Amino acid sequence: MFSCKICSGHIDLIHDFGRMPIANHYLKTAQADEFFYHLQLLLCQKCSMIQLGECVAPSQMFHENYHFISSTSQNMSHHFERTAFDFLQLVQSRRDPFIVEVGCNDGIFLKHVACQGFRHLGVEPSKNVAQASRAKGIQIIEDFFNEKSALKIFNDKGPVDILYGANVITHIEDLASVMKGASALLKKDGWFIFEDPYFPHVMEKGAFDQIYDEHIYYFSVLSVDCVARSFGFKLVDVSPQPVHGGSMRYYLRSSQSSAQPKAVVGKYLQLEQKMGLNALSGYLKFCEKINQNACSLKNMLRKIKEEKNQIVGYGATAKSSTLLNYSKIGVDLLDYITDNTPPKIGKFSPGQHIPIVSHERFVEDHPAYSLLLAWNHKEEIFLKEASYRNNKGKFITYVPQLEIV
Ligand code: DWN
Ligand code: SAH
Ligand code: ZN
Repeated sequence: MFSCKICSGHIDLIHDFGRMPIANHYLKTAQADEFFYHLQLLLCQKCSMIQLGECVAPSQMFHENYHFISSTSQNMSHHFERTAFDFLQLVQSRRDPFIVEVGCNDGIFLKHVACQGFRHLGVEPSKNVAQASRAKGIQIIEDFFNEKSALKIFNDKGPVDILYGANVITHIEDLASVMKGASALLKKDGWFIFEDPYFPHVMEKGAFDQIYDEHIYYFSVLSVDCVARSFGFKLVDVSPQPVHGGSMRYYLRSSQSSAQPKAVVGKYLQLEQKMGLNALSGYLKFCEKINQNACSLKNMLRKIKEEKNQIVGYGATAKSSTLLNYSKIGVDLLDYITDNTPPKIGKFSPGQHIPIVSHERFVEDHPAYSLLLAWNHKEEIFLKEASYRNNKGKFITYVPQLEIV
């Protein structure tokens, strides 16, 4: 039995996905053994935090061979360039501001801070991507962000103006330690800013593939507001971001700061309360969608295959691990998955062991159908694949709805 990881409150099951492999664990051979855990999505009705039950140890997910590399998307590179510009404006009038990023990966954001000579630090436990950041002239500590590493940064380098984390705060089970670390590290008038997929959007889109081992928490404004209050912060602003299918950026400041929450925070809190996100009944529709979406996609793939068409996957995403393993879509339906990440190529997908191949192979093959597993990068991929689509190549998308385009 689990209790809430944040407030120890009673917890209810939203959906059980069964046994799952580690989403970013690509195998060297199709026969290799792998680790499975039990993927269950739970809700705490007391603090509204949606969370996983069993969690994989961080060292099994984030290590010297982490397979997700941020700069594989040009759209995301632009997103983080704009973000750096906005954050530097927030602190430009301060004397020698210091910006720390949690989970900086290959430096997709921090390179824009470093190249302008600002004091900065990336905290990144996965050695391969930490190394890629260093190669771009970024200051890095190879460590997990928590209260202990935050205190060390504070003692070695002093207080921080902006602490930022994109697609990482949801990845850290010990959120209390993150909040205490942030509190110890930040200046009194500092900012703790983070962004993650916004769970109400995940539900709206029926994007259940966003649920996997790395995503331990599924934030809403309600749940982040509650966490902020519990750890001496206040949520003063929120800003929707058009990435990863709909993210939310949260701006936290010390509860002692004079900053007042913007009206938009109250607007979202009201909206989410109306949606019933603090009660299990608010999730029933989403649960129905999970099985409907999984079934209708599999039926469509079966039909296309029965008509003797080749189907491949496009984008070996972490998300696709949940989709393919939950729906049991394997090599009988997808010949391979094409991806532009060098370390993924030549390996096999977790659980279903589908081969991962290069983009060159995809271009050579010109398969009749491609299942868009990287649906969050649809615009970028459709631009890149204009010639494939103009030459009878078809994409199957399943989020936000199932269609052939
Ligand atoms: O939160 C997380 C996000 C930021 O990244 C992590 N937990 C893990 C990871 O999740 P993901 O793998 O679902 O992220 P993406 O950004 O949807 O992955 C896209 C994949 O598609 C990458 O492997 C790169 C690949 N890709 C491609 O082959 N051609 C992407 C683009 C844009 C392309 O043109
Ligand atoms: N911020 C990037 C990367 C997101 S993937 C982007 O948005 O594209 C998550 C990253 O966080 C990985 O690089 C992983 O190694 C790192 N990470 C995981 N747990 C962490 C922790 N406790 N502290 C710091 N980084 C962490
Ligand atoms: Zn709780």
